[in-house]
Amino acid sequence: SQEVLEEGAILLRGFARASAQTLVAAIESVSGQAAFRYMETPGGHTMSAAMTCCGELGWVTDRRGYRYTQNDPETGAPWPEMPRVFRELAVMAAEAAGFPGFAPDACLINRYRPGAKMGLHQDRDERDFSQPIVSVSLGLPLVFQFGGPRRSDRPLRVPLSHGDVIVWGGPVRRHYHGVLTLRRGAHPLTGDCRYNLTFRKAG
Ligand code: MD3
Ligand code: FE
Repeated sequence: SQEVLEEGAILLRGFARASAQTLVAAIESVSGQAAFRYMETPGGHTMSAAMTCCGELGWVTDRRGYRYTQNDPETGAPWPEMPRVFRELAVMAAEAAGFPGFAPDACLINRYRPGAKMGLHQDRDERDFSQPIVSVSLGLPLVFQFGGPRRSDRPLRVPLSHGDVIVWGGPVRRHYHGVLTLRRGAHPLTGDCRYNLTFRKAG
């Protein structure tokens, strides 16, 4: 099913369900090469979601700031290749939402355990804002907050569950967003966690 949250924000409920098992196996393969880690923000806070990346570029944060890198700063090695099942899913979702020809070069993998959250923020470290972002939720459900162009805009609360995909394109690409604290639970595929895959054209 396809639900428009706002012009340019298209929720594809369950779009990733059929490939979820393969996606989780691919997450395990990526994190075997580039381990999940808790990154530090420029302000000195530690993020409560663990992260890793795959693709040509990976998003990192440390005391020096937010940026994209070609190499994993923990190992110095290039980020793992983007698994084919990742890329195919992201391209199909973008196309289904009206963005043909999506060419992601970066995938950030967020792992939330109970208690983890992500405060309202904008994604603005990418070069090309004409390309959409595709986000994929796997495992435990949580509540996503979809705000407006200003931090003070009251966010819409959208429950996201296993297999849900959202495509963000056009002006909403710059909107504030975040997720509320993950509640404890047990998912047959992911156990006590939620994964979020975020596909971007960063370079
Ligand atoms: C709306 N991740 O990694 S994905 C992030 O669930 C991030 O892990 C959240 O925000 C998560 O930056 C939310 C949904 C998402 C991603 C990018 C967006 C929503 C967005 C960019 C613009 C507007
Ligand atoms: Fe974000």
